[in-house]
Formats: sequence, structure tokens, C-alpha cells
Amino acid sequence: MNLIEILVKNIIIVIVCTLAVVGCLPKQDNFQPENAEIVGEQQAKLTLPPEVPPPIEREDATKLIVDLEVVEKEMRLADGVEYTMWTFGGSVPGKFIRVREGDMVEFHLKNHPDNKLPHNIDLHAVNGPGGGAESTFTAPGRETVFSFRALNPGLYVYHCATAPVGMHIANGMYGLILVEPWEGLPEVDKEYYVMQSEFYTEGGYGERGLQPFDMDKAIEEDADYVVFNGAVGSMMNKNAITAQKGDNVRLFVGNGGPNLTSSFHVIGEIFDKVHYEGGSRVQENVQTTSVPAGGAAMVEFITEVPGNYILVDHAIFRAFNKGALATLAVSGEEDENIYTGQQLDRVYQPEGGAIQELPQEKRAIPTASTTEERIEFGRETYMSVCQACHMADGSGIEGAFPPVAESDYLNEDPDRAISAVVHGLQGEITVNGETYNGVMPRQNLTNEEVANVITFILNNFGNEGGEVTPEQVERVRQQEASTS
Ligand code: HEC
Ligand SMILES: [Cu+2]
Repeated sequence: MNLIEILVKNIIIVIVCTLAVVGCLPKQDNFQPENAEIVGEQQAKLTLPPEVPPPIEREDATKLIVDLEVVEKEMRLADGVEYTMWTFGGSVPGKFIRVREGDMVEFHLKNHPDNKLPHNIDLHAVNGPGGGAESTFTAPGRETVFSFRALNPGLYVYHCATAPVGMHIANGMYGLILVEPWEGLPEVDKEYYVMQSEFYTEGGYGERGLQPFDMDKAIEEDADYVVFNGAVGSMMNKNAITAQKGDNVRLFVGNGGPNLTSSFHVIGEIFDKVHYEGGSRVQENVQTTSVPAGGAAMVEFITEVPGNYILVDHAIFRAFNKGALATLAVSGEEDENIYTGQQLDRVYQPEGGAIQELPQEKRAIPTASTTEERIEFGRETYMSVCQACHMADGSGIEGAFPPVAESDYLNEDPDRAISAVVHGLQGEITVNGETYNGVMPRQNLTNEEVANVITFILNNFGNEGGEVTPEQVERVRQQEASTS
């Protein structure tokens, strides 16, 4: 009786297994990507950051053709700062590639004839020597092709691996490829592509002009810029990424390095889910996730409260002094049941109450010869130094950073504004009838730069106009710091 029972059981198991392998249902447990039948072929749709191609809806695995062109060109790194970027697809980071587990990816790497150097590609999603690098060494004016089966679902970095590898990566040659699991990722409302990386330039942060790559700084890991999506402010103001209150947002976060690990954080959000290291496991309720150089993570969260959420590398000097800031703007109705008041306060003043001085750093700045020039140079200083707190339109942040737009505090006595910049400012002040009691750190700017930036503010944002000279700044600098 026992024997018969066992026999029957085994026969049933064998039948069930055979059915599953034959594949009456694309069941996840039995899906074998290497054996998935390839049906037809398709051109992959690639996207520029911060956009992500739509989820894959196909029934079958397919031959997916990816065309990626390397383009070397000058691009904006910060306001007034250009850099010769080497790009995958014309952008830094390179175009986002979305494939599905089981697909046979036919990869075409094209090196534009105007380029100066050979390049290749190492996709971390590839099982095979060099992740494809060995098969894709491509001289200018040539195209190479290789194919790989997408075996491991996850989010992967790709990068150039041509010697000197560090230099090719430092010049912008990285991006993300998503291998969607066969059964797909859970549906969300918004998906964005965010990739951190550093730049090493001969001039310091903000120094104008076309900046060459600095190999010594790169070896020392002494980055001048740490940025999201290839430039300071690439996702701020009118380029901010957006969501509606209540949206489930998924960020595909990568780190191209070449050297630094990102402490990726969104100020005022908690990641409900993190596919840490871009893999299959999910951690829940995470504040900051580590994204190593050459690594990635998928983070998901629901936007409960409207407002601006700032993406940072929480190695915080990188955020406020090297450019690692981006904005997610969430629109919708307030919900006091979840949140009221004091937004952003803790992070903009992480070191507490004392006035701090920024380290001395020399930079070459041009001398303004007209008021117009002063305003123009001042705009650049404002956008690189002041906007982090006072916002691009001068509106400030309620309860934390006073507006410099239509500011009575400023218009009544520009010397007070100069003093705030050269000495720092703390203690209670009243701006347009609102009380602020924060700390503005002393800014390490030359008299010329301060004159420029205050003149810029006076002549913008609905203020009353006027010009501040470097001599006036020097006079205020000699006075005591005002602690109102
Ligand atoms: C780290 C954040 C931060 C940065 C960067 C910053 N400020 Fe401020 N600023 C503040 C805070 C906070 C106050 C209010 C201080 C207080 O409450 O005493 C303030 C006050 C001011 C005021 C006086 C009040 C008003 O709104 O008119 C002016 C003018 C001003 N800042 C200009 C600037 C300029 C120009 C820059 C750039 C060169 C700059 N700030 C950079 C935080 C900042
Ligand atoms: Cu390259």
C-alpha cells in the first residue's frame, strides 16, 4: 500500500513538472531565461535621462536590437563651465536601456566618425568576458555587434572599459540597463532615471570656461563636482522631476563613479522599498541607501505630501558644495494629518547653530566692467551658491530660508545683505512681515563676487534695483558682523 502510494505520488510530480517545463503557463518558478524561445525581433527604445522607457508588455522573449552611438562633445557641467564629455547616445549619463529576462539582446556599438578615440562597452548585465568589452572595441567611424542573453534580472551599470578606463568613465561614459524580471516589475505611477558621478577638472568648482580633465585629482579621488545626471542643476527648477501627491515613484539610481560611493537620500521621503544593489531582494523603510561606484539601486516611495523633495548624496558637502542636488516637485493638496511645518530645516543646517566659514579657495573671476556684466556674473554666483537655500526664483523656503525676492529687509538697506554674505547672519530677523531665525553661513566670496551677486538680486526678483561695488563690500567687510 505504501509503495503504491509513493509510486502514484511520484508519477503525479513527474506529470506536473513536465507540464510546467513544456510551459502551459509562463510560471516564474520554472522560467529559464536561457531556454526562453526567441520570437521575432524588435528595436529597443532608449531614453535620455531622466526618462525611462515604458515597461515591456510583450508576451514572449525576443531578439532585441540595441543601437548605441558614442559621441564626444562639449557639454555644460555647470553655469559658465563646459566640459568635453564622451557620451553613450549624446547624454551623460548615457541612454537608458530596458530589456527583459530571457531576451536575446543584439548590441550595436557605433563610434561616430568625428570622434577622436576608440571606445567599447562593459554592461554589468552581461555574462561573458568583459561584459561585452572584448567584443565591442570600436574605432571612430566603425560599428561592432555582439549578442547576449539577459539571464539575471536587475538594474545594472554599463560603462566604457577602454584604457585608460578611469579616464573614459570620468569623461561621462556610463549609464544604466534594466533587465526586467520575466513577470515584470510591479506597476508604479512614475519612473525616473537618476545617475550620480564625479568630475575632476583643472579649475576648482565653478571656475568658468572649458575645463580639462585632471588626472592627478582623479587619482587622488579629489572631485571638484559630484552631480546627478551629468551637470550641476540638471534636475532643478524647470527641469525638476515631478509627481502628484499619492503617486508611487520608482527611481532607477545608478552611480558611475568613477570613485565615490553615493549615500543616496531624498530629503523628506522614506524609501518604502529598496532593491539594494539593484538586485532581487527588497529592503523596506530605508532612509539612505548606499550606491557603490559601478552599482545601482531601485528605490520606491509614495509621495504623501506636496512640496519640493531634494535628492542628495548625504555625504553632505558634496550636495551643497559640489553639486549633488536634484529636485522632485510633488504637486497636490496638503494633508495636515501627515505633515505640518518646518520643512527641510534639519538638513540645511546639519552642523547646528554657529556661523561657519567655508574653506578658502582661490578662483579666477572676471571683473565686471558694466552693471549689465555685474548682473550677469552675479546670476551665476547666485545659481551656484545661493539658490540651494533661497531658491532659483528668490522665493526662499517658508519657515527656513527668507525670500530675497521683493525683500524689504534687502531693499531697505543693501548693506545688511552684503553683511549677511560676508559675515554670515543669525538670530531673529523679519522679512516681509515673517520672522526667521536661522543661520546663514558666511560665504567665501571675493568682494567682486559679492558685489555681483547682490547687484543681481537687487535688479531681479521684483526688487528695487541699484548697484553694489566691490569698494562698498570691502567697507561692510571691515565692520562687525551684525547679530540682530
Ligand atoms: C545654507 C543656506 C543659505 C545660503 C547658501 C545662503 N543663504 Fe542667505 N540666508 C540664509 C538664512 C537661513 C537667512 C536668514 C538668517 C537669519 O534668520 O538670521 C538668510 C538671509 C539672507 C538675507 C537677508 C534676508 C533677506 O531675505 O533679504 C540675504 C539678503 C541673503 N540671505 C542673501 C544670500 C546670498 C546673496 C547668498 C549667496 C551668496 C545666500 N544668501 C546664501 C540661508 C542661506
Ligand atoms: Cu570610451
